[in-house]
Amino acid sequence: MPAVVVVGAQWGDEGKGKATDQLGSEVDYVVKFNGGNNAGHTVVVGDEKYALHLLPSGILSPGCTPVIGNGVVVDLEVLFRELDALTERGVDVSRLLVSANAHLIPPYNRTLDKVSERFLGKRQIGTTGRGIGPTYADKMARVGIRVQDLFDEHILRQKVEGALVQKNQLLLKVYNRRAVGVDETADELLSYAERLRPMVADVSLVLNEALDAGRTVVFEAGQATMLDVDHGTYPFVTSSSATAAGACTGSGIGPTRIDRVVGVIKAYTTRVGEGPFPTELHDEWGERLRTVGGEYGTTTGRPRRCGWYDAVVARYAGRINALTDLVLTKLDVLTGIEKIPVCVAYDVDGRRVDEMPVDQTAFHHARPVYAELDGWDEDISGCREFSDLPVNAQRYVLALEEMSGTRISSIGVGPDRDATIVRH
Ligand code: 2SA
Ligand code: GDP
Ligand code: MG
Repeated sequence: MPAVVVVGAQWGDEGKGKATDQLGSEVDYVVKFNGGNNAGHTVVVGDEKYALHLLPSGILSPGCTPVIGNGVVVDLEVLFRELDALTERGVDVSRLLVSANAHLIPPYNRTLDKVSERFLGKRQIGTTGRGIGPTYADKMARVGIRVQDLFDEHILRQKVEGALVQKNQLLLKVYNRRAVGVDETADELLSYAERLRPMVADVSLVLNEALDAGRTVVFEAGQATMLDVDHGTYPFVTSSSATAAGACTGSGIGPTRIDRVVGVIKAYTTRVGEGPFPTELHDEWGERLRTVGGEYGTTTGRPRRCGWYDAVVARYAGRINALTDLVLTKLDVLTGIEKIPVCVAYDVDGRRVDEMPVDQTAFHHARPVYAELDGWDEDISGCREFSDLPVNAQRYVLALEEMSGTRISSIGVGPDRDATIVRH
């Protein structure tokens, strides 16, 4: 299984970190291909809990090379803080590779992310405030700063100066902030250059050669299908390609190299930030899922919005990513609920809709059509075989599989590495 893509099938925080970690010790490379330190991936190893942001989960597996692809936006201060924190905990971070083409998040983009959200008021996106959106906007507007620019001081200063012509107008005239100096920005970025230099690589070449040599490469998406800039609930999305296709553009491999696309999906649904969410619960059931599931942002600590499983979203994720299988997570969180509603279709202004509406207004108006499945009371966190699960939990999984249209290959019953049922 040489090239595997792991993507979120909902609005993020499905447990991609654990799912990637679980692919195991045979993985040679784990590649982050989109997003930046807006991500938060939790991996629990024994008594140790790691929250990774900018670093791929592979950093925790000895023998695996973690890779930051060209599609990622890199905040250097965060990168080195995260590396230092892991080193202090005894993790060997020396194998990390960073694409020379990845874009950097300059400090002014953190400021712009936060102030622009404030200015949007009621129309705000609910971003993580990490400078992600402004940095991808710079990339597309061709005023971005890339990793390789750090190694030519003259070019770097020119590029920062060019970017600041626009940024300072915005900061001063629109947002009433102080202008940013070319030297302060360039000097800060340059201060990381020598430490970064040994990690910089031609990631496309490294990965293609690794695949040619039969190595196993896992491409780990940040965020999720419904937050993808093209296929998500625009404008309430992140600014990168969080779907399987992003693995190609974000790392420099071609689509025919990919063998497997794993969609990670929770047994219910959560979302952080603003935007439509048909199965959202505003009552005590939502509160229950949040409390039992520990649904708080791994990066910002924000409470996540919670709701029932949405098979329309699952089918859409199956189509957009051409999923080969689903990893179902957090089944244990549903233990003790007598009847579990799952959304099988939407009612849009009196009309039944079975597929994701292409029209955003229709999606905003979508009301879930629920089927109710019988729940179970038994503690399932110790189950390791499908047949160990109570019969109603087995039926719940099989019903989700049927209505989602993709085989469920594994089931999470707890946060630990081994709290998983693999279906053969
Ligand atoms: P941004 O900062 O520009 O990417 O925000 C745009 C939207 O994308 C959402 N987003 C996320 N959704 C779920 N999880 C994310 N990572 C963290 C986590 C989030 C946290 O693992 O919990 O800690 O709050 C993530 N990152 C971005 C964001 O909520 C906006 O809706
Ligand atoms: P990611 O962004 O998709 O990697 O997910 P996060 O790490 O942000 O959030 C997922 C949370 O669920 C983390 O706290 C995980 O430790 C936890 N988790 C993952 N799988 C399971 C599971 O099967 N059961 C339970 N109870 N928790 C899980
Ligand atoms: Mg997360």
